[in-house]
Amino acid sequence: MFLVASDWHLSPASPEVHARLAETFLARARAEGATVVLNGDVFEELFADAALARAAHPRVLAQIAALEREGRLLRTRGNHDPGAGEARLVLEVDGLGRVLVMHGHAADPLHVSSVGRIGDSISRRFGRLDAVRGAARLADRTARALAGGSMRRLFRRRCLALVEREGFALGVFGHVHAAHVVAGDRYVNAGSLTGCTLEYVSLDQSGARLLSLGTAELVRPADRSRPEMG
Ligand SMILES: [Mn+2]
Repeated sequence: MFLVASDWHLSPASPEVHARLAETFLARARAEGATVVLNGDVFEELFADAALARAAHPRVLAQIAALEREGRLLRTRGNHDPGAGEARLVLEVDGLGRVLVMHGHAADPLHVSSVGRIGDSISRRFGRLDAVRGAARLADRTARALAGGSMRRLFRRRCLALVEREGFALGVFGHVHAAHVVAGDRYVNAGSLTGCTLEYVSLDQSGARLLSLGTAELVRPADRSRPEMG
């Protein structure tokens, strides 16, 4: 079984609950023997310092390292973590077929437009200046809010065209933070980590399923560090 997740955007500014959801998701995947695909924008390296973003989340890093050691971690890169991994992966899923997994920002009509590049280019040039980074973040959010649903529909169409052109059974994408699993639709989106929910997609012989992890399923920090009391 493959579990695909993306768009956690973990940074020093992330709420504590996001780190705990990410850690719990990875620990559970390990316990279940699943292979995890982290499909981009896992750590926020565009609007935050990359090293600091990772250093702020040692428990998440430990789970990622453990999955890597066990040979059950695959990664792609997103537009916010361009060094994270491959541009795209092809999974052979028993009973389902060839599945394309990519973050998808190359298909983003905003990302490739001039308005979408405002945030990226400002941040890349002046990324270490907090004030400019704040402006870049605002530009990014504003562009997305303006585009809204029409941007997501165009993103889906472009991704779907790629999936069909190259003959994949399915394509699993991220980037737009809008989970999408619909029977018969070869475009799948694994959603994001937002609010109190971590969304992800499982892939096995029965197809793609949209799943989520919520705060009710978290192990309390006290339970995690305390030895068994019998
Ligand atoms: Mn993205």
